[in-house]
Amino acid sequence: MAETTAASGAFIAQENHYGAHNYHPLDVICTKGEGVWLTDVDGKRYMDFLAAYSAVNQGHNHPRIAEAMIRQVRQLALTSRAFRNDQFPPLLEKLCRLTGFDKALLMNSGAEAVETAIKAMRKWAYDVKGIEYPKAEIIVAEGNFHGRTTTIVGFSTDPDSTSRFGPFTPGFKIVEYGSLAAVEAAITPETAAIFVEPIQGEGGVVIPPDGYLRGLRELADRHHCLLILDEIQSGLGRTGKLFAFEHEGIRPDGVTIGKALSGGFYPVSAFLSSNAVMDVFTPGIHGSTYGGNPLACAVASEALDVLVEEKLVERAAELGVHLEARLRTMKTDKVEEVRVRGLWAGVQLKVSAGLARPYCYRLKERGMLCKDTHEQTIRLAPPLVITREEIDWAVDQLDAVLG
Ligand code: IF1
Repeated sequence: MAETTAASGAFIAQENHYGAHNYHPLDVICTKGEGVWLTDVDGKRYMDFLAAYSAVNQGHNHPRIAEAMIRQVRQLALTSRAFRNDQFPPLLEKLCRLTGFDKALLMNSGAEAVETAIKAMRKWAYDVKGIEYPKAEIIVAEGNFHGRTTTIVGFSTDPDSTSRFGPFTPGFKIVEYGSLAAVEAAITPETAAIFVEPIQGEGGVVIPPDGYLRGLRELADRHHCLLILDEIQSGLGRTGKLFAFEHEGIRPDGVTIGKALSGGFYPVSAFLSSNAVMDVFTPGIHGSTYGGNPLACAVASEALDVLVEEKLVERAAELGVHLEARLRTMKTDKVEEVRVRGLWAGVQLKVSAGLARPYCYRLKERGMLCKDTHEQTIRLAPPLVITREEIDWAVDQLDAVLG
């Protein structure tokens, strides 16, 4: 299916020979990025409609973030948390003021932020709610994606994630996503928390029914358990709000963020929460060599400033309306459903249209990169710096390959 050139073919052969085969990427070898654009080793330019799974909301290689990173790397990169550094405290304050949470705990990958949240939920259950140790349960959703660690894949329902990696960590109850009745039926006196994505990304940009998050908030309050949301992909502007939970006017007790927190430059993630939850952490019980390092903090600080000063959240809201309108008026008859929130869309194909992947290959030939998910969904998530005209061009390409 993929036509490869001599230059790209050599890299692909090398990767296949020496690398673990844990991915099946599109055969494009990127060598440069700028804004919404990626350039491959043959000099061909592509519009990026994946944005590294929303890590580059600020656009590839944003010059301000690059400068901040270079400045800091010349100054100080890592102390570990055994000593303090002058970049960490200001980032904590910036994060808390911007998001409205009381406290932040910095980690690196998204999965680590999720692991941190899981520890916080459980310890809160024992220390604050008074659940008998070790009986705390966390309610999670079918179709979830929270990362790749062994504990996290243990409560995934995707056979690819779970296959033969057991035995898994107990203490999770999996319920249907979008159903408040299912959550209510799963709650017991041992429930520590409800933990879900406000919109499921890997699930195919699955938007739950209106009132779902509000209902979860009410259930959590009524049963004295926590509501913790994974906004690693949905947060920091993607849906046209800073957080996807704002669409329902609620506040969770805690949230995980990552990806765009660094604008794609460096793995930086965080668990943000109320004091009541974060105060379960005491010295020595959790940490990370790189978590909160000065380089990460300088990068994240600038990435947040870019998000705010370039009004990328507002931009995602405005342009999302345009993207949705354009997607809904495509001439193709191959589309079953279009789901859009801000600059995040799942274009679900009809069964008769076949798999989404061949369409992604055709889009690549036309200079547009995107990624299929769940076999029949084309997921669209461009950098938030995209222009209206670029969106128009992209939808034209989509309409052409689906025509
Ligand atoms: C891969 C998916 C996206 C996430 C949420 C935690 C994490 C992720 C809501 C973990 C990560 C990834 C990882 C990436 C593919 C990607 C993905 F298709 F698998 F689901 F974005 F849609 N919570 N999402 O979406 O963060 O540890 O990776 O930093 O290749 O696994 P991480």
